[in-house]
Amino acid sequence: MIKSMLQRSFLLATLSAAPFAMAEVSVENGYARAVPPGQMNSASFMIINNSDASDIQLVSGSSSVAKVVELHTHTNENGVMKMRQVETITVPAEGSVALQPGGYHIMLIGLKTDLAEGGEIDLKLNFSDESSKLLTLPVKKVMGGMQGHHHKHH
Ligand SMILES: [Cu+2]
Repeated sequence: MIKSMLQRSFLLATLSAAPFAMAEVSVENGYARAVPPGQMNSASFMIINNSDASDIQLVSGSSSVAKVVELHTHTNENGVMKMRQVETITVPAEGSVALQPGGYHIMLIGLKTDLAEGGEIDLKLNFSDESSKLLTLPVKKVMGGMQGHHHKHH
């Protein structure tokens, strides 16, 4: 009995050290959309997980393959899907947010290089707690989607 209580308090002491750790953000299934040569823009998609007890916001990004990286979403305006820039994308506490075609995405504007299937891009994500994540993402073909969409910035 006493022994198990000691073990328990040791566990609690170990757990209480956790708040000093960095927010736990992880990324899975990340990729960038392959585009035909000459196309100026593309987008990147992924699932961002947050194991921390508080929400965290994705606030910006950068990549060596694009002049500008913006956070975007799609909105349905009278049946027409339009892209719109957003300030932040929230990753809920102990949850995740999906960046996917037709929804949130990371816009790569002013491509400096062709994004051909099988290639890779670097992408740095900056979060509201001033942490950042440097990713290497594969370039994949994506069916359907954004070709022909007009940008509308607010
Ligand atoms: Cu976009």
